[in-house]
Amino acid sequence: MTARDQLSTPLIRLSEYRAPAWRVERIELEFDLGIDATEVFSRLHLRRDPMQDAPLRLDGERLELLSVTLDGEALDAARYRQSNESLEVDGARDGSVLETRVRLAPAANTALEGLYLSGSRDAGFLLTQCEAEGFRHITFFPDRPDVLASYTVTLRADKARFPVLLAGGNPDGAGELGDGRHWARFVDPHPKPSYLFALVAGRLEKIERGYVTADGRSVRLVMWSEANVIDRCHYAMDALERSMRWDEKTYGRQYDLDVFHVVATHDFNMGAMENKGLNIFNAKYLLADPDSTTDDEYRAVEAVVAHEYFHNWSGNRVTCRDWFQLSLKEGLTVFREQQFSADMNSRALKRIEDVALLRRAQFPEDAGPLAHPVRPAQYSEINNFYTATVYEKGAELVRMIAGRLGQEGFRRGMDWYFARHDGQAATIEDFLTALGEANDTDLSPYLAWYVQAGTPRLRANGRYDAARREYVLTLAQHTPPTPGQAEKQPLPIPVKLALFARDGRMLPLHVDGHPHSGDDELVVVVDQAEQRIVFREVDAEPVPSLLRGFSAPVMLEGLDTAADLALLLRHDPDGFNRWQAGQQLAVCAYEALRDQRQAEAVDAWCDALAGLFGEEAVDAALLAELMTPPGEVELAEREQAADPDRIHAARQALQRRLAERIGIDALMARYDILAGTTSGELDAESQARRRLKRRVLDLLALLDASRAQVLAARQYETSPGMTDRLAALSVLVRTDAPQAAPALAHFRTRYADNPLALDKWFSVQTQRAGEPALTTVQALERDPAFTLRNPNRVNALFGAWARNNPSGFHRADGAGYRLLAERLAELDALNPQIAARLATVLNGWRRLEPGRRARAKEAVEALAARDGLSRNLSEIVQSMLHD
Ligand code: B3K
Ligand code: ZN
Repeated sequence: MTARDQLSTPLIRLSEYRAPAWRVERIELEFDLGIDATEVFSRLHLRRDPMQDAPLRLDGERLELLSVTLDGEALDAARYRQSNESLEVDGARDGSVLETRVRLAPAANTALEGLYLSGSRDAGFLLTQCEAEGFRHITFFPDRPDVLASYTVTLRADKARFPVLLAGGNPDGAGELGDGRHWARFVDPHPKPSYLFALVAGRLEKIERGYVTADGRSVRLVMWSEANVIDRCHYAMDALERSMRWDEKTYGRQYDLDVFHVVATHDFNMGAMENKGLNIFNAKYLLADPDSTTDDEYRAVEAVVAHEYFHNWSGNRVTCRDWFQLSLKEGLTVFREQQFSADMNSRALKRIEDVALLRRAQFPEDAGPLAHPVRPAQYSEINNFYTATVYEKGAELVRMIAGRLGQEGFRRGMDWYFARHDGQAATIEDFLTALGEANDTDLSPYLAWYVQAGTPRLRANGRYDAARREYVLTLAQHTPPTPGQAEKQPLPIPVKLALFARDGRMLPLHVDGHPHSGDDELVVVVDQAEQRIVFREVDAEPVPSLLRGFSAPVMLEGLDTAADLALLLRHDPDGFNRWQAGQQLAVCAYEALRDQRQAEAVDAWCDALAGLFGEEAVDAALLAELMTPPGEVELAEREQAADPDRIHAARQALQRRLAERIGIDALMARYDILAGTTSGELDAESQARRRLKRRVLDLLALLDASRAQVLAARQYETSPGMTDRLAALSVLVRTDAPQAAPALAHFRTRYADNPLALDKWFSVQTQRAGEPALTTVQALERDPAFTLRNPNRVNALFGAWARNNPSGFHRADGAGYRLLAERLAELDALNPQIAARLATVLNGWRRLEPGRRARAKEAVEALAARDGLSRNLSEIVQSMLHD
């Protein structure tokens, strides 16, 4: 199979959804596995919808068809029609049995969709990836999520080359075939959609653990990887066990098969995949050891393991009716994973990370040409809709609903949702209805959040009336137009708020008619274009704190006087709200520096942080986050003619001001203390110290680069773990230190056999600011370890450069855009999903300053004009050019 996709590209519309005319009750699959050729025999037990008379039409792309048999009779070519995308068979009826045999070429599959080879021909293994529409690359089938079938899967292969044979479901026999081949069978008792099918075959090692569910089922948990990394699966195994216990305790959800397999691969298009009973993971999110894994990566492993496990209920037991409903499983599962991670780690930090991600990844999506609702109304290529909007904004919507129902109410609603839709393919309406019914509440107003794209702006205004002892807060909402949606409706926006006195105390809130009047924190739902809230018995002008906990995914405007924000940054008892006030204040300060204005905000931000820096009691990890201004991508979002060089310079200047305000002696002293006590341990305290140490070293580098370089070089050499080592390397690279080259050479040699560590070696070098980044990227492309065939490597080089280093990528001469466009075209011929996702880095081209805007547009247009682009990439580039 070649990746180049010449298929027609019709738009699929939600409004045109029809229930399937043909269903498959049961499927028996037999695989004769080989690297160059695999034969797939399938037997479908068909059911026909008596209300529809459509002919039997099965999805199947680029399959070499060997035979077709209907109800025992071999069909000649006149009885069926095969196109590029389907097979139509005459004469089928309700209860018919259709058998097909096809041949696949796994080793030639570079798109990593369907059945493919991971690793080398000699040592690699075979695996599948089906979501969203990969099953049609394996066999003919109604490849849509509302066709739920029971699977019996038999695998046959050469025993020496493929000693391990796995498929989803429970094992149901295995044996020898006599000719050096062997077989294994798996039966999945839970009907499932085809996107959850999976198999794995090859030489793999395992670690194993027994688990007994709360209702007493004994389960084998087995993690598989290539032999040389099997020792790095233990952390993920622990995380899996924690996830399973947590889902039992928090949602009453238990595992439902006798075995749960998890397999690691280095060749994967995304993070991981929740195939029923056989999760497959990008090694990046499964393997971990102190020597090569950073603290952030450890947390990511825990989160992704949990996410995929949680899908067993939110996704697998209750799946999606159609792909428009993707957020039904993804938004919900991200939310569940966020709750889990918050319970396992620091709640405030988790929320900070989630909101930072939303602002960095989802807000730009909502503000650009690729903006789409959490439930899109149409698509050409569904793989392009696994987006931050569907995932992260989707999770925020679930969070709002959960907040609306309260902890008990949400649990009651979820219990009812799972009970009512178990074994079904459901919709977002089903979700809202079930949660609402269980709570005698009408949640239908929240549907508007799912169908309307764009980030609402919430403008706040406050007026204090001393004579009446009243504080009047006006909240007005407005959502800017997005492509195809000019008119926007007001949405129900829950605003969690508090009022502070000037001395930093929280005030009791007296609001007429509010059920919680008198508390010091209230939620007000703004569902009109404009609303007024009157607080009574307020003795002096208060400082409002709005959108606490980030109670809705909106942009807050107004009420941002420096003194007020500084007060919240110093005094808010909630770490997240403190961070949020600090971010707002940092933006004001940054804008002042950028525009070369003198502003109170710069001093206010620096003073407040210098104060916190001196306080022992502040948590080190939170302090590190408080001292980090919004990133360059987020700052660029606020501009209509962004100049990434100018943004970089102003952000650096702001951080330098902070470093100066704290002072080199205080920074040095703190660094020494942190360096003296940091161990390689993974506990929260040690992680927090490393986080702060990294921040302090960065600030030191802004004050005295050569001194910081000496510290970084020593830190690089002496670090017990990857977090400190990589932080040190990053400082050396970004400050163009003389010590950078030897450290990089050392790293390259040390981790020559560890692809995940080597990815970091690529990424860290892409982070040089400004023009030199391009030359570095070009040199790295020539490194023998670079390949366009491995998604992690592509993301480590091009993704890190284009996404995380705006000043390095957006060169004024447009050379960055041209290089990227060139590589996108090459990549598209190999792996359209990865090419399309990488192309979205150009999403914001319209909001660049005019020179860069013109260069970026030329590059996108040149790319769009190429022949034979995949459906994936052409949908992205066409949308980006569309006015
Ligand atoms: N459901 C998969 C993502 C599949 C992406 C297909 N292009 C992983 C996850 O969200 O858990
Ligand atoms: Zn998911």
